[in-house]
Order: sequence, then C-alpha cells, then structure tokens
Amino acid sequence: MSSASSGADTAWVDEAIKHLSTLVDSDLPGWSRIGFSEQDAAARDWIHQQMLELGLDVRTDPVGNVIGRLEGQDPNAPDIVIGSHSDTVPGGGRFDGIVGVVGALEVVRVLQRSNIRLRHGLRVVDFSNEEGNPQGIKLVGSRAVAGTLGPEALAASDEEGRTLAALMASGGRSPQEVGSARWNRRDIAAYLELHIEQGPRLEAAGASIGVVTRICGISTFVLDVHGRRDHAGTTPMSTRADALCCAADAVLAVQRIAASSDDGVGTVGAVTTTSPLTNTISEEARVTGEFRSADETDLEELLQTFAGTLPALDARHGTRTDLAWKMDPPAIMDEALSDLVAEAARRAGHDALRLYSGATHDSVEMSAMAPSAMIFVPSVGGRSHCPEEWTDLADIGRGIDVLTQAVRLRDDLP
Ligand code: HGY
Ligand code: MN
Ligand code: MN
Repeated sequence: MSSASSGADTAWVDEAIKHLSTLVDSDLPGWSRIGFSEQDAAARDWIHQQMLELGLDVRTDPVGNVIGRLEGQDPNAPDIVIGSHSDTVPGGGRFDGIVGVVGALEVVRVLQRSNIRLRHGLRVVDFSNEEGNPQGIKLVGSRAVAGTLGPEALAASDEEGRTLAALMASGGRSPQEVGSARWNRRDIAAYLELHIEQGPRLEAAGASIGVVTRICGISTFVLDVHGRRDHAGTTPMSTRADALCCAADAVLAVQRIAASSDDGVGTVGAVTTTSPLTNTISEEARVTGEFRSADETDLEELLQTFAGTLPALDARHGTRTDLAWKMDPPAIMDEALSDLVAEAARRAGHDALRLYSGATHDSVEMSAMAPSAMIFVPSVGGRSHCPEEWTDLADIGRGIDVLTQAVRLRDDLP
C-alpha cells in the first residue's frame, strides 16, 4: 500500500449530511425521505450530481440505485463496492444509511486528494428503498442488484391493493426493467458498508468502531383473525367472537415470547380492523409484525412458539386465526474481510468491537454477491429510526478513515 491518505474532510461530510436533511417530507415528523417519494428522487439526483462532480462514471438504474464508478489501474480486476442507502423510515433520523453514502463519497474525495489510484475499480452506490414500503418489501435496490427482487416482490400489495411495481413507477422508476439492474457477481471483489450501529453496544463499551459479525435474520408475519360481527350493546360478553380482542392478546404474546428469549426481539407494527366502530364488534383484525434473531434456530423457535399460542387464543375468543410468515435467515459477514476491517481500524488506532447487527442492511443482499463486511460507528443513546437519532461528526470521520483504509488494504489483494 503506497502513500498515506489524508483523513476525512468532516466539514464537507457535515455539510452533505445537513443538505440531505433538508430533502425531507415536512408533513411528517423527524427526517422522512421515504422510498420512491419526490424527496427520495431529489436526494438521489443530488447524490448523482455529487458523483458526476467527482468525475465518476454515474448511472441511476431502473429501480433508483445511484451507482458511480471510479476506473482502476487494472481494467480486468473486479470492483470494490462501498455505499449504503439514503432513504429513511417515516419519522426517521439523519444518519441511518446516509452516513454510509456520504462516507463513500468522501472516500473517493480522500483518494483523489491523496493522488491514490486503486488497482481495482471502485463502485459507490446509494441503494434504493432499503427501508421498505407499505408492501412489506425491504432492501429493494440491493435485491434488484443481487437478482432477488422477483415478480412476487413487485406484485406485493399494500392494504389498498397498490403493488410495489406501481409505487416504484409513481416514483419515476421502471420496475419492468428490474432485470437490467442485476450485477454480475464476477464483477465484484468485495462490498464494504459504513453504518451507524442504531443500538447501545458501542457506546456502552466505549468503542469508536464496530465490525459486524452477522446481521440478524427476520421473520415477518401477518396474522389474520376472523371473529363475528355483532351489536356492541346487545351481545353478552360471554358469547362474543371479538377479533380485535384476540389480536390484542396476540400482540402481547409477541412481546412475551421475545422477552423470554435470549437475544431475540419481537415487534408488532400495526393492528388493523375492518370495522373501527365502537358500536360493532370486530369481525376481522390483522396483526403485522416481525421477530428477529442473529441465530437461525432461535428465530425459527420464536415464530413457532408464537404459532403455538394461537389455538388457545382462538379457544378463548371463539375466533379463527390464519398466520403467514416469511423468514429471511441471518447473513454472515465474510471473516477474512472483517479481519481486514479490524486491521484497518487498528492502524487507525481503534480496537474494533465485534458485534452482530440487530438492524438489517443492504449488506444482507450484497453478502450473497461477494465477500461483505460492515463498519459500525456509535449511535448516541443507542437511538435510531427516530428524530433523536444522532452520531457525532468525529465518530463519522473515524468510520470514514477506517473505510478508506479498508478499501486500500483490500485493493492490495487480488
Ligand atoms: O429494518 C431495519 O433493520 C433497517 O433499518 N431497515
Ligand atoms: Mn440502514
Ligand atoms: Mn433503517
């Protein structure tokens, strides 16, 4: 590895994060830039422009991934890929994903300021709609790149029957051309993602840098409860089949089952009913939620334990329940690449803490394409997916320096 590279220009990074935090939906709380919204398009256009100004070869693909490429010295070498996502959850923060996209742009700026020309090509990517959508599909852009955004995902619909394809088209994207967004895995040497931890462990350990060992698996479920519509004033409590009461018990069962597991977590996103009236007993209710665990067996057990509680709930409420779920297993980060990241951190003066990620990331899909590794920087108070989300600029700068060094160490390998 030749000449030393300068450190991150955190003033520019700060300005970039601040600019992106203005491209949000002001009708929503926090910093909301929802996938395929006009704010999302504006942010991606700005990132596209930043890449052009850095002299990258830039394209925005049919699903909204913004991909900039810096030619390497060896045209036959596969590319090193760095990046993350710039969309947010509704009511989210200013750093989730954004630190990885802005950080990747700054890596290019550091290399150029230091007159370092890599042997490998370097791809910088802002993945489209990592956070998911009302249709329940997460990691849209990286799934398209990995070739796992199939027709069933594009046909997934929300409560109003709107498909993901229709949502994408409304945001100016071309879902019918999803096939052309796929990358060839032969072209990728490695993927490195800088991201905020979104949890409390780095801060609790007093660590500046985390290296992710694995990313939790997620079982996403939909529970449909069928009861009986009756008059709220005349039907005795003992003869009701109240779908909403059964759903309420199911919500508490998710919490109880997850809380009694080792590291698993369980969350209900919403309970909806077809008759939100107080004078009519609910005949239908739908509970949407998820379990997560870094251990695949544990994840399976969480879901099966929940399914096992349903017959007793039906007996208690006189209801009938249907449970559907999709399990995405944990993604294991590449050990050799993770060791290289830890070495990059050590050279920058940090003892990297090895930890699993409770949040999912585009690295899940990229780890199926190429050896992948993640660098975490601390979240203040462990908060994320909320307006209070915060990561100190100095920590972001340290993360970018480690990402830069990791790219350079990886570039020294074939
Ligand atoms: O759901 C997640 O963990 C990620 O923040 N999209
Ligand atoms: Mn994220
Ligand atoms: Mn997120």
